[in-house]
Amino acid sequence: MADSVDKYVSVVPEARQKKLQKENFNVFFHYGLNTFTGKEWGDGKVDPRVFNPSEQNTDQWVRTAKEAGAYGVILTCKHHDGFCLWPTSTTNYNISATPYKNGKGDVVREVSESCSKFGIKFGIYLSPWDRNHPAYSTQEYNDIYCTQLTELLENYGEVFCVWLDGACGAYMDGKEKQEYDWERYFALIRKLAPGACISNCGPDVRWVGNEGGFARESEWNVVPKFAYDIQTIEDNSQKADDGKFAKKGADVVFSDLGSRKFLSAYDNFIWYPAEVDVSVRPGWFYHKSQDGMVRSLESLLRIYYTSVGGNSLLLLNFPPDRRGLIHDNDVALAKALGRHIAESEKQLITIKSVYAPKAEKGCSPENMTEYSYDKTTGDPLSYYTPEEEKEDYRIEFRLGQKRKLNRIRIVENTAFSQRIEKFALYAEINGKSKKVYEGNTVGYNRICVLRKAVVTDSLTLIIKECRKKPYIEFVGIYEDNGVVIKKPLFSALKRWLHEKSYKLYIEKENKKYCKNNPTRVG
Ligand code: FUL
Repeated sequence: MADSVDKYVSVVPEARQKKLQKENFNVFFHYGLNTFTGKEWGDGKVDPRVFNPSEQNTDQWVRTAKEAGAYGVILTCKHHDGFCLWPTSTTNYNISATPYKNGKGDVVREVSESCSKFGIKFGIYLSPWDRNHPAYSTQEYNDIYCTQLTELLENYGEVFCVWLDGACGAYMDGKEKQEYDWERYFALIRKLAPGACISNCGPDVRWVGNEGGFARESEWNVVPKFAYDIQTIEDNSQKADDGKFAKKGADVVFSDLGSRKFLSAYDNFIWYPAEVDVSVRPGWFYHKSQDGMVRSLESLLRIYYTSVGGNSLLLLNFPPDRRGLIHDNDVALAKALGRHIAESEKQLITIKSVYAPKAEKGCSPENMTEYSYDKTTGDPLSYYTPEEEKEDYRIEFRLGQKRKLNRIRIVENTAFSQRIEKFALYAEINGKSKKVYEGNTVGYNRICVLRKAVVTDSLTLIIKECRKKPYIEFVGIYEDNGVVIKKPLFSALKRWLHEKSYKLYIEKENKKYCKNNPTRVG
């Protein structure tokens, strides 16, 4: 057992992952021919001349993302219909064939330039499945796809993320599914954009497994290597445009991917943080009929606190409309979210003193009260770790006066992996210690939202189970901001049945995977 724990804690993030974990909330823009046809999945046969936004202003999109509090944006440079938003050399089915700017437009350029203007990161989505390109289903398509990646990665400045979608319905066009040369794509991305994370069908960011905005309650970063089996990801991705996919719950994949018990069945592990990708509307693309269906702030906050606040990344979709603008309703939601995040951040309570087990030299408990890290690497400037390994760890934070609080943020220093496995928070109320929160994982960001705000001058964190000793970068205690997170209800039986059958499938896949183990690039 000790050996296995050594193995788990030896798994740590790559530099590019560490950076993304700090900048864990980004915005998706789904835009293209579908915006003008009202479709979610275009068939690749639509006349590109339908693309004719009257007032396109990518500054407005990027400003909206920034106002929402996001660190970056990802644009659907090419969705499944194969239509390219930039003047590519690989197909005529691109922006040059549209009336937009008399065929001289380049939406990728516009978005990337707006990103530089607003000081926000730029990322690309390039659908591997292509319903228009005649070479799809042949070996030649891998060359085409690599040329498209090259054009995007060489001509539009720095890219922080390349989002590779596993969705495919090639059968709908009577075509064989393409044999994608994933390893070649990854190697090319590493060469041209070494700092970019490859998400979804890729080695850096794990798709959470649903598009409904559900993160697991206990999200782990150290997971068995099979979780990065492209086949598994593709098999779980969308295969039909029937509108049901986005409603699926968190039972698409295991609810536990990284507890000690779960890991014990495997030998190879990777650092693979989850990302929740979800839209603010029912669709990924803009539909006028959904103008009244934009999520409420309450629904968005549930997603925010359980993803960003639950050791996951959040990729939130705001689809531009036919004018080429983000609709007022969506902008209002983005602003409300951004305001909420900024105001909540300001509610940090000053901690007067910290009592913790004797610290390792240079890693004092006070280090936990300040959240300071290097903006380019994501590395913390200081952290706390006890001198010795113990059964459990009791860390008390005294506030000096009574405060009404409802959130406690805990950040582990992931340079030492993800270690905390079980913890609880206790508040001193009327002379008695009361348990106010219990959880398993912390990782790079856990925002513990209490069921009910408490008034206290002392809060204690007890780490009950840990892989060796903890390394804590930050603990922040925040004044009550009135947020209450209602847990979505899932049918326990449905999940149990699903997991049972899925487990059998994974075991089969895992055996195959071990046989021809694809190497991790980078
Ligand atoms: C899915 C796609 O099929 C959707 O259209 C959307 O792009 C979403 C982010 O991924 O699998």
